[in-house]
Amino acid sequence: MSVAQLGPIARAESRKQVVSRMLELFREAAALRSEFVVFPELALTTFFPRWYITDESELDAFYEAEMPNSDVMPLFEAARELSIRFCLGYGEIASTDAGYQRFNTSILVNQKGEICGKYRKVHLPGHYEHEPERPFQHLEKRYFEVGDLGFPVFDVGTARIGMYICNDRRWPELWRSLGLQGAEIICGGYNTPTHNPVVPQHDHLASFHHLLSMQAGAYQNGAWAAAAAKAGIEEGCSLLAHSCIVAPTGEIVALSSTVEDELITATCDLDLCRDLRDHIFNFAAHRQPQHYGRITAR
Ligand code: ING
Repeated sequence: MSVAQLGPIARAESRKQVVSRMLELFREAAALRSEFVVFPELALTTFFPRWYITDESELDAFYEAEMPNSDVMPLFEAARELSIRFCLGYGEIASTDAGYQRFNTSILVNQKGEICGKYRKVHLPGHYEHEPERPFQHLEKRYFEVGDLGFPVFDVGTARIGMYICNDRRWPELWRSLGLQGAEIICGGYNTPTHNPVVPQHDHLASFHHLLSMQAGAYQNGAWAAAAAKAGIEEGCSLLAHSCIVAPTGEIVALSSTVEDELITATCDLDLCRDLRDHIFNFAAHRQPQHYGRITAR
């Protein structure tokens, strides 16, 4: 499995330019005979929730109304040519029973270039109203609906894969919901500013909190975990790198070392999951759900 970290994406950068950067990483993964590539959250554009955008058409330009579409089709074709699955994060405009809705979405695409799984981000951080006193906004609560697909796990034949998006990784409920469905790989991407205006005293812990969340989630659910950063100084905002692959034991087996486009790869033996799931985290033998009701109560 490979994680394709992306460096900064400028506001003016076209999807075609971004996709060509992603194809470079895709080909690098194929040369390493990797079978699965994880791309970041909102991988096709700059992280636009950092701005207060009032013009609806300007905002819509950061979303995909169709998936696939002509801009991303080269990725789907490469999946077929190179026989590689991938996970891709993007802003989705969906027509649902409630009309047009915007989601922070991630899809799984198989080696035939078909979409075989979709997840919509449930844990939306930040705020809804414009807060001009902030050095930058974090308007995910304004720009996205709460995901309406739950926490699904997809059987892709060789593996059972669940997805998260960014802030989701900090919530144990997501990990356990996927673990209870037998997820063997839990993957996703993130755009994590290294400065959090409301608790700046935690800024120096940005990487620690990210890795802590990934390692705990992987270990406590006996799953391989992958995290793809959008990294570097993007439109003046410093984004955390440290893309990683974590084994079911919680050990970090691959970690990015730049803040640019970078591929990290690890050989992931899915049988290792059993060492955790049959013993220390044998849910059937050890969990006591009759005591957990408070977790789902409002
Ligand atoms: N980003 C951040 C994340 O959860 C955040 C939000 C920023 C949380 C800084 C904590 C500190 O990684 C997204 N996009 O969820």
